[in-house]
Amino acid sequence: MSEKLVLVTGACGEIGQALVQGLAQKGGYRIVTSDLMPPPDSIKSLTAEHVQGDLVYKIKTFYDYDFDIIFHLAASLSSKAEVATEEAHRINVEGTMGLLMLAAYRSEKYNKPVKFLFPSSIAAYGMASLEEKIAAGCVKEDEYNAPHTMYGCNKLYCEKLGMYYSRYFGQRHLDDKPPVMLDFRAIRFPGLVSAFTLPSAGTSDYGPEILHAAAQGKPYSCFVREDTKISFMAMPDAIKSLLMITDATREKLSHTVYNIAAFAITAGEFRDRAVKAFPGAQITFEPNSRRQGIVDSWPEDVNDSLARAEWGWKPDYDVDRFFNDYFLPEIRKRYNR
Ligand code: AKB
Repeated sequence: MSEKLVLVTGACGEIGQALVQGLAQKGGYRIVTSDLMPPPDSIKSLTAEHVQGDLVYKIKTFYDYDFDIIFHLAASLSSKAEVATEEAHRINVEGTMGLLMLAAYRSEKYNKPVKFLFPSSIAAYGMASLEEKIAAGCVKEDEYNAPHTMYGCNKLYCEKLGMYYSRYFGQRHLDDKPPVMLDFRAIRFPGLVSAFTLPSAGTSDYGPEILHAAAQGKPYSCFVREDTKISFMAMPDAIKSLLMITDATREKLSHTVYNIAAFAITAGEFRDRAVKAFPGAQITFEPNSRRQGIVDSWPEDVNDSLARAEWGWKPDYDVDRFFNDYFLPEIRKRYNR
């Protein structure tokens, strides 16, 4: 069987590196990557070609490629996007729009739907107050879609753009012979934690930062309150979800956007587990009001029953398995602790 041609944008980021490794391990793909940065050693030998530079200006070069699947991961994350809003809009919205147009064009011209995988985020939600967040508990995809951040607005809007280009673009969907449209699928990711990489510029970063600092014996001052609770997930589960939704047959999917969940814990619980694993770890709490406000607007947890019912989603790592079977063994090897 011939290999599928895949594009991974933002390939040098946390999800990007793990996804390229996951695709290479699965096999059957020729992987083209793109990023502002050159490919790190972790993925260098796995990529057939790397296009380096600003994605918004590079999209035109991709019109020559016959991509079967596009994983569009390049983005400016929530904390950075809040201080550089126009730049975030350019990267997050213009970048996505350009790639969607490319996928829509190729799908119609070559009569073959290009699969377009989009990592959305719990940032697409917006809870009006802490009281509302606590009362809401576990939220469904179509609830509280009122993001407070530039990044969240960008993600929610790009979900809608994806739906538009895959269903209504050109308003020919009711024609006798409607054109072949692109096949858009989005997952709303919680905060992700990898044992191999550290995030930067996001707001859920305090979770992984607490753990990596404790494992290295470095003091860490957490930028949110101890009682701050949102949903988190092990990186291998995030990659598993992307590969699963990519492989799901179109008929199984009644929606374009799906929540996925694994475990929802507080910053205090991250600290407690870090201290238990690495006695003497120095974790303090000095909330930053802006970043605290962002996380307070995100739900405590998300309801992923749609993903479970329609494409068989189930995480491998609950909170105990995350620490005991994934994070701690890997991090002890990495930092020799
Ligand atoms: C961020 O904090 O910006 C991301 C996210 C939750 O989408 N990790």
